[in-house]
Amino acid sequence: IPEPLRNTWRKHQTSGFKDKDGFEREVVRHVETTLARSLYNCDEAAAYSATALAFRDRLILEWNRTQQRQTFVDSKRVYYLSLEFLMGRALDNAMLNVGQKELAKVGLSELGFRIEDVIQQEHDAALGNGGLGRLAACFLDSLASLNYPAWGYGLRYRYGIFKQEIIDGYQVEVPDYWLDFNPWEFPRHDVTVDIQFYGSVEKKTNDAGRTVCHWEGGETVKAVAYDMPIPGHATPTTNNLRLWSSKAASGEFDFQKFNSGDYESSVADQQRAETISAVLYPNDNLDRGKELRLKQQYFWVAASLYDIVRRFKKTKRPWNEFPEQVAIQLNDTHPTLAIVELQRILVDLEGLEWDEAWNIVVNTFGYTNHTVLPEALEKWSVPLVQHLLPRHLQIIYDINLFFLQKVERKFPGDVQLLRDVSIIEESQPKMVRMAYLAIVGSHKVNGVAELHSELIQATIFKDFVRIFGPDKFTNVTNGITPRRWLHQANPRLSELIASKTGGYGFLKDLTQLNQLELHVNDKQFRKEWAEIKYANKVRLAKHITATTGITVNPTALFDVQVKRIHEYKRQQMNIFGAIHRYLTLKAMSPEERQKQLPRVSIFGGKAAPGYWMAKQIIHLINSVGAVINNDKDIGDLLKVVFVEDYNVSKAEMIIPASDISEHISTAGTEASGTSNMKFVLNGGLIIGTCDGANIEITREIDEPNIFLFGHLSEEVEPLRHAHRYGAASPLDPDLARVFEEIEKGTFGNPQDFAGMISAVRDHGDYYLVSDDFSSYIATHDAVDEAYRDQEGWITKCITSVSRMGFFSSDRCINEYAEGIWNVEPLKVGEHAERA
Ligand code: IMP
Ligand code: B1N
Repeated sequence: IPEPLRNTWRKHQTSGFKDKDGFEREVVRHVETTLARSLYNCDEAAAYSATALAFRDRLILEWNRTQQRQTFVDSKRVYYLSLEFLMGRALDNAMLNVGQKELAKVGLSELGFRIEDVIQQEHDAALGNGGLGRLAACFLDSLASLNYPAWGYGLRYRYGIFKQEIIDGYQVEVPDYWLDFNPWEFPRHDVTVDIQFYGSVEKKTNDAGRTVCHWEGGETVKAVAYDMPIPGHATPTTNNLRLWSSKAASGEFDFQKFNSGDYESSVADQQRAETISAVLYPNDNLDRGKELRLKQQYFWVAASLYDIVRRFKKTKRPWNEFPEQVAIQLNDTHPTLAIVELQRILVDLEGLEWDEAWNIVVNTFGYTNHTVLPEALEKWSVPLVQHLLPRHLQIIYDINLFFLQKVERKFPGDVQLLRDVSIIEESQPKMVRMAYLAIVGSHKVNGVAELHSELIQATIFKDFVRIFGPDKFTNVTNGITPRRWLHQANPRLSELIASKTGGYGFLKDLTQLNQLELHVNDKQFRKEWAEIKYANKVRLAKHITATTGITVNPTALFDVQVKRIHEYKRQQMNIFGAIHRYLTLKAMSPEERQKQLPRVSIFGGKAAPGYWMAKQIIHLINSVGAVINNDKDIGDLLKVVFVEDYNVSKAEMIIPASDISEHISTAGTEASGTSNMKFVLNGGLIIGTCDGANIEITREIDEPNIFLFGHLSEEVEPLRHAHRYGAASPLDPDLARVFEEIEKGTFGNPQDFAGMISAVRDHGDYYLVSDDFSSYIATHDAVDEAYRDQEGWITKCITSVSRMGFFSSDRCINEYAEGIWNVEPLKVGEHAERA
């Protein structure tokens, strides 16, 4: 718009509602116009829609200003590429981050609604499986709250993670269609990218006499951008999450085919294109090597890079400044093709020399590894890559060639080393090792907790540490956003903390929690602390009764394990432990039993639909619950509950209600864990192994405040070796007793659980359930002992919370910004005027 006309624009610029009246007016306007309803048929769902739209309008204005500011200042931007963003609900978060929840609460009540009910109407945005996807969501919150110019890039799945139903004790998967009404997304039908697949590569000579490769033919699919505003907390910065949706490139359908009577095949083309972004793969920590998954990865990566490169080119800077303007972080190996795609763009399309291009690529990318589990390390078969992305395979071979030449120069004659580090695994068929490609194509590689970062450098990536030197490898311990995981999930605790730490400053500087320790002996404070925990437990107890029919006593010790069901996370050990507790109680005299501490064992989590053992674990938990919960001898002393469909919103309710939570993975297998941090931050204690972030939590809060047990990670390999060669200790006798009871049929048909038992007893006990069982049981006894001393327990809880400042994702993002991205926050306000 020419300068003389801009005043008209400025005159009419809006900034959304400012007060309660303005908010109410917006809600009524949306009900009456956008939703075409009225006060006569406005239900809670409509009230939610209108409230969400009112806040969305506000956010999008700030979103626009933020983007203008960031464009004007033209500083370096961060791009976070993740196949998963487990966002959960947006409304509560938006209201709190812009600081207008109170106003909305009063406004809604004047319009006839309770804000809690309105918030509950929202469907979770569940575009992720577990920790990896939720970490990405916490990072977006911190990036915006700290005013970093940053975009997330992902896929707009039509179906997120499935909804879990428990029917007769079994998991049943129901599709999660979440897009019916989604006020938080803005379709950008003008922002599209054509993405190519298949075809072939032609060599041509250009005018300068240089040979260039042309990727030709094949099929084209259109990527359409959908934007979600990401509001920072107590700042106008509103960043963007851009999700790509796939569409047939030719529009609705191919009219040529349609007119020639080939109607079915033109519809099939359209459906094939839309399939790419149709569904999230429901596996956590597992790679299945499916062609459609590779298509998803390339589709998303190519669209994102096109967008990033387009934005850079608008600045008219020379290519060598690309890494000074752009930092791209790879959330695990899922977006590794971005490395190859950027090299292709620079060499094939922009005409740069290989070395110059490669230098730019390496300086642009950082790679985060999230797992050492071999079954989760991505590999793609060479024939598949050749077929789908012929030019990319050539580039991968060239990257590998130059890399291996470098290795050969540094370690002449070490043929075994060349084989070991080659990006191409010489198997049948050959495979592309994506983690190796990610390491070679990035300037920094990080793990997500100290132990994990040490392990990757000592095991799966040790040769690369020798080749590149130790400086390329680093640690950034994960963190969580205290906005969602304390202030939103546990508003009363947040308020109590604010009253003792001089306001809500701790939400942006979590280390301020340390002031709580001064009040640990304050009687009134401790009383309120205990009351809040109790109220949270009552709320969860009500949910349990309403959804399962099981009544639980809120004064009992709530023992919680909620996370994806996986053998390495050892929910099987937890349920075996519950059976052991049951058998112990049964063997007691009634008098003795009366002296025991009541406990509720709460489980929740999804099993990947194809993970047979995980489904067996869910079935056993429910079968054990069905017996114990109805045993008159036991009463309130032990309940076993499985909470259906664990997701972000359920987590927000469950985590604040826990007394003790279980983080009991076999040492060395859980890269970090992040729910462990959430539980402690909400005044719960943890029982855990020396694994992942548990170790750093222990260092921060101190050993007396955590219940650690089990073998250490360095003991795991020798123990597994002993199992393999028949040299292991005999099966733990208490565990043998548990197996006997299952096999007697106490919990239903023993055949249903034979796999779980034989994995431990007959097939090498890979996850060391038997080896850790006695210390697990003994440590649970110590938990009971500690809980009996309520005063001591509360002291532990308050002390722990006060020492959790380190685990904010703000700290984590600042470490990435300084150590990996080399970006600085934008000073908000300073440039706003000029933009
Ligand atoms: P993109 O970087 O082109 O995708 O633009 C993203 C957003 O940044 C736009 O919607 C605008 O809000 C803002 N923007 C883009 N270019 C400019 C500009 O030249 N001046 C100010 N704002 C801009
Ligand atoms: O990433 C989290 C960690 O806190 C957890 O310990 C870790 O298990 C988790 C393939 C994964 N690692 N790998 C995955 C997810 C989906 C998939 O298709 C692998 N998830 C983790 C955050 O660092």
